[in-house]
Amino acid sequence: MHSLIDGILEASRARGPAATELWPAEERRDLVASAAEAKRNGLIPIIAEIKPKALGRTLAQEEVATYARAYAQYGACAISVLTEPTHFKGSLENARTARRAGLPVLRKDFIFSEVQLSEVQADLVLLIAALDIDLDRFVAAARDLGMEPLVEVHSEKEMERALSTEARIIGINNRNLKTLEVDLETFERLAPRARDAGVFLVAESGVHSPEDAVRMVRAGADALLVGTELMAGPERLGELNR
Ligand code: IGP
Repeated sequence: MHSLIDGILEASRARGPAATELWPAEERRDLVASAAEAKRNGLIPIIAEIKPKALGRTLAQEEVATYARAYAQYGACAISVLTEPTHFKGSLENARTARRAGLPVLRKDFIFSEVQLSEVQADLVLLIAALDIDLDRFVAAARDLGMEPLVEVHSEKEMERALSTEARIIGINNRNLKTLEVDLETFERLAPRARDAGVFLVAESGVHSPEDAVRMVRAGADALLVGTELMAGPERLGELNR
C-alpha cells in the first residue's frame, strides 16, 4: 500500500537536496516572544499558514508576499509555510518570500533527512514524530542550523518521545496524517501531559471558528496553527479573534 507519507518521501529522495546560505543566529526570530506580544495586544497567538494546497494550485511569489503581509497586518504571531512541492504545492522560495513580512517563519515539510534540514533556513522547522526519525539528533541538528525545532505529535506515544528530547516547542496535530481525519479532542487529550512538562504548546489543524480557537486556548494551547480557514481569506484571522 502506498500511503501519502511514502509518496512524499519518495518524491523528496528523487529531487535531492537544495543548497542554501545560512544567516547568523542573531537574526532568528523567536516564536515564544512573538506569541507573548500577541497576548499583550489582546490577541490569541496564531501561526498563520500559507497552504497552497487549500487553493488547489501553486502560488506566484506576489501572492505569497500578499498573504504574508496580510497575516502580519491581522496580528499573526508567526507564519507557517508549507515547502513540500509534490503533494502540498509548496516551495522553498515561498518560505524566503514569506519571511520578508517580518514575522518568525516556520518551515513546514516532511523532514526525514538532515540534508533536507539545510535546504532553507527558517526561524522554526517542523519535525514530525510520526516519520520515525531520530528526534534527538534532528532537534540538535535543527538548532545547529539556527532553527528552533517544533516537534509534531498525534498520539500519547509520540508525545512521550517528543518530551524525552530537548524540544521546547511541541505541536499537537488534531489531524491524523494517515487517515486525514480531524478531531479537536486530540489536543484536549494530549495537552495536559505536555503542560506538566512546561513546554510551549501549539494546537495544530482543524480551527475554523472563534469557538474552536477559544476551545484550544482553554485546553492549554500557547498558540494555534491555522491553515485552510485563512487561505479562504486572511481577514478571517481577525474573525478568529472576535
Ligand atoms: C494547518 P488546517 O486544518 O488549519 O489547514 O491545518 C496545519 O496544522 C496543517 O497544514 C498541518 C500539516 C502538518 C501539513 C499540520 N501538520 C504536517 C503538512 C504536514
